[in-house]
Parts: sequence; C-alpha cells; structure tokens
Amino acid sequence: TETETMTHHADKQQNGGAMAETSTVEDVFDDSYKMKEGPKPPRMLVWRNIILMCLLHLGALYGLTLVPSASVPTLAFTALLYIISALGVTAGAHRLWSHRSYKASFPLRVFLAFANSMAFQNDIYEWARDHRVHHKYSETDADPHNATRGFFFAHVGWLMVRKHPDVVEKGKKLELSDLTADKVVMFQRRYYKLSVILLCFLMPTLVPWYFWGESLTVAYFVPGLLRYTVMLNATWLVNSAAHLWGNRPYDKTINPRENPLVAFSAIGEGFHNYHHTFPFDYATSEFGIKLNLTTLFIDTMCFLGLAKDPKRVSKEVITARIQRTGDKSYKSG
Ligand code: ST9
Ligand code: ZN
Ligand code: ZN
Repeated sequence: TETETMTHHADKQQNGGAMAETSTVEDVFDDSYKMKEGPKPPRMLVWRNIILMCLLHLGALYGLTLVPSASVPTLAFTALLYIISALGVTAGAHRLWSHRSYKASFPLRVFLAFANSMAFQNDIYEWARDHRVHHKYSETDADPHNATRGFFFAHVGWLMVRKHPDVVEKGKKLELSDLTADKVVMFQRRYYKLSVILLCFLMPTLVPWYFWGESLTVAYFVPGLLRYTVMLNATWLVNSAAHLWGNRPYDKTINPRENPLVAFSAIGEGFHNYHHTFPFDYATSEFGIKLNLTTLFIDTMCFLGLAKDPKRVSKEVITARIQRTGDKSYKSG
C-alpha cells in the first residue's frame, strides 16, 4: 500500500498543469478512523425521496410497456442518451472529478458537466464529496452507502434516509479545493436544478417529438424516465452488487469485488476490487478497454488532445499486490 500511495501522491505533485488543477486526492482508505461505540443514531426516513423514487420506478415500468410502440430512431436515441449520461458520471464525476485520474481540457469538462446533469445524480461537487468519503471510510458509518448495512441500503436506501452524522463530520474534513477551483464544477452546481430539468427530462422528451414525430408520451417515458431509471440502477449496482458479489483477486481484505455484469451495465465501473485497491487508475480496471466503454472514451479524448496524463498502475505493482493480498482467484485477461 505504501508504494502505491506514494506513487499516487508523487504523481499529484507533478500535476498542476494548465488542464486541471490538482491537490492531494483523498480517495485512499483511512484505517485510523474508528466507528463510535454505543447505539447507532435513529434512522430518519425522508418520505419525499421515498415517494419520488417509487413514482420514478412506476413511470419506468410504464415506459417499459411502451418500448414496443417506440420508433427505431427513438430507441437509438434512448441508447445514445444512456451512454452520454453514463459518461457524465463515469468519465466525469467519477474518474475525473472524484479521483483526478486524468486531466481534461475545458471543452471536455463542459461536455462532461452537461452529460452529468443529464444523469441527475446530484451535482458533481456533491457526488465527488460523497464518493471521496466512500473510498476513504469504506464500509463504515462515514461511508454514505455503507454496504455492511445490506444490499438495499447500499443500492438506494441511503438516498431515502438522513445521512449518518459521521458522513458529514468526516466529509467536512476532506480536501475539496480542487473542486471549488474548477469553474465548470461550480457553474454546474449553481444551475443544477435548471440543468437537470432541461437535460434529463425536457430535452429527451422534445427532441424525438420535434425531429421525428415521436409521441410526447413515448418520448417522456422511454428516453426520459426509463433511460434515467435504468442508468440509476446500473450505477447503484456498483455500490450494492459489486460490494457483495464477485472475486477479490487484488485485495481479499476489502469488500468491493470484480463483477463483470456490473462492469457491462455501468460501462466499465464493475471492476470494483481493483478500483478500491488502485483508485487513481483512470481505467478502473487492469484490463483497459475490456467491458469498459469509459476507458475507450477517455483514450479517444487523449488521442484527440482533449485529455491528457491518464494514470495507470504498473504491471509489477499489480502483480506484487495480487501475491500479497489477493484471494488467489486471479486470471490474467
Ligand atoms: C444518485 C447518486 O443516484 C448515486 C451515486 C452513486 C455513487 C456510485 C459510486 C460507485 C463508483 C462509480 C461508478 C459509477 C457508475 C456509473 C454508471 C452509469 C451507467 N461531506 O445530503 P444532505 C453536509 S442521486 C461533507 O441534504 P441529509 C453538507 O453541508 C439520485 N458534508 O444530508 C450538506 O449541505 P450542502 C437523485 C456533507 O439531510 C448538508 O450536510 N437524487 C456530506 O442527511 C446536508 O446534506 C436524490 O435522490 C459529505 N459527504 O439528507 C437526492 N454530505 O450539500 C438524494 C452532506 O449544501 N439526496 N454534507 O453542502 C438527498 O435527498 C439527501 O442527500 C438525503 C440525505 C436525504 C439522502
Ligand atoms: Zn465502492
Ligand atoms: Zn471511485
């Protein structure tokens, strides 16, 4: 761990180029934190969220029944919006803004911020803040979606209750100045609600209606609600399924696991044992673009000169780690 952490921070110090400001990224597990003894604070339900989540999922089910009546362009558009909004989370909020695993030019950051609003998963700043505490205090009270509280809590339950006070307490101590210094992140936070209404709901409804005469109902429920809901669940599976089911070839002492099904639906984010072991690797996987559309996207952006400095872990460090802490399930490729 020492070597990897050092590589990470050494890397950090060489950063600070024109493309994206970086400081120390606090995504490394901190084992010095001890959960408070005694009774846990009471669980406080947030009924507004419970009701909205139920309505959203009912809407998505209705959308599913409309799929056969959707036109081919509408279905293609749905798939495209799924991928764009997913990239706003994977390449944007996750690999760029939470982990600083590569640097992105201004136009790319603007694109990713738009895509991120289309994904409506809280603004980039809030997402990255929650995600850094998730890595730093994984599977403890200070982890917003602590998977030791069960599948449902890690999946969606955490969005329906007040946060554990330790999440806020530890979160407030995080270094987030790289996020506040990024004008794109702060602009998206300021206009978040408006951008979500326009990009996650209105645009997906109006484009198919205006350009190829799709009915407003089909457009609202298929590329709108159904696409949004499937994308949310694919994301949440990283927190639930990929923290519970799969092999741990890199570190058997932690919960996160390698889950190829999750990797597929989350366009590359299911290699979660690797990712929690090496959070600064831009590919979130040892195997590059395999089941990993997000890595392909970042590679393409680097090729076009819109991104640079993707961080990777060397083969030797990975092999040493597999030997030292892996569960012996490792298969190359
Ligand atoms: C959604 C997010 O779905 C999904 C994230 C998933 C993460 C996945 C990670 C996996 C790896 C990556 C894989 C990507 C795969 C993508 C695949 C794509 C196909 N630190 O929150 P509040 C403070 S969202 C520091 O209201 P409550 C802070 O002062 C879905 N401070 O707490 C804050 O004020 P402000 C749509 C913190 O009252 C204040 O507390 N959205 C921190 O306990 C109040 O914060 C929803 O459903 C922290 N970490 O309420 C909304 N946290 O923000 C859900 C808080 O102003 N959210 N503070 O600074 C809520 O309604 C509420 O947050 C709540 C908790 C009810 C859940
Ligand atoms: Zn995780
Ligand atoms: Zn992460």
